[in-house]
Amino acid sequence: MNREQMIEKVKAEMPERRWLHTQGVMETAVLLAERFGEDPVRAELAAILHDVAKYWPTERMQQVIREQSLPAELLFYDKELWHAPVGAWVAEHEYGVTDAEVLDAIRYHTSGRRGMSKLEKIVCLADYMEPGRDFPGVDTIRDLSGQFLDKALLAGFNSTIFFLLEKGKRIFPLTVEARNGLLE
Ligand code: DGI
Ligand code: FE
Ligand code: FE
Repeated sequence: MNREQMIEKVKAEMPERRWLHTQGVMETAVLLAERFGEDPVRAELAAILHDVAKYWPTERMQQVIREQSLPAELLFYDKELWHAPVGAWVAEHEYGVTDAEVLDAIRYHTSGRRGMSKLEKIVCLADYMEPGRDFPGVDTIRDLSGQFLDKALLAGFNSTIFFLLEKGKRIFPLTVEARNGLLE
């Protein structure tokens, strides 16, 4: 599947506003890749597909998690986390993506994890700071991203963890590990 075909198929999976967000992540991921010495083509590919499963019904995501042996632990945490590993599965099996690092960038774009690759960090950070994002602290993340990939991403995880604490929600262990890893 070429880039244009992929874009058409992804657009059909989501409402207009999510496609606008995806375009913001694509542009931002390309900029960050150029800034921090990563391949912009792979960064854009991961960005195109990162939220491909975002609008799947809960049951369909659960089914893929169970049947494809994705980490069952996910099912005990917020279902907002599920579209990332499910999206990586979709990217591989419905879009023919074979680049394992691109698939990991999709898989870990929500939770993060310890020892993220540069590509994973870029996609995760682009998702936090694309131009359409507006949450407390996003400007600090954008400022830091001018020079510091890890510091900007750390600020992103901090904001998510604050948000989850305020809502009284569980925190997925990979997010805690991702944050600890960035502090080491
Ligand atoms: O898919 P997007 O909305 O573009 O952004 P995302 O993939 O980063 O999803 C963020 C949502 O996931 C946000 O509402 C917080 C929620 N979430 C729930 N539990 C966790 C979590 N995010 C992280 N990083 N860790 C969690 O444990
Ligand atoms: Fe997402
Ligand atoms: Fe996103």
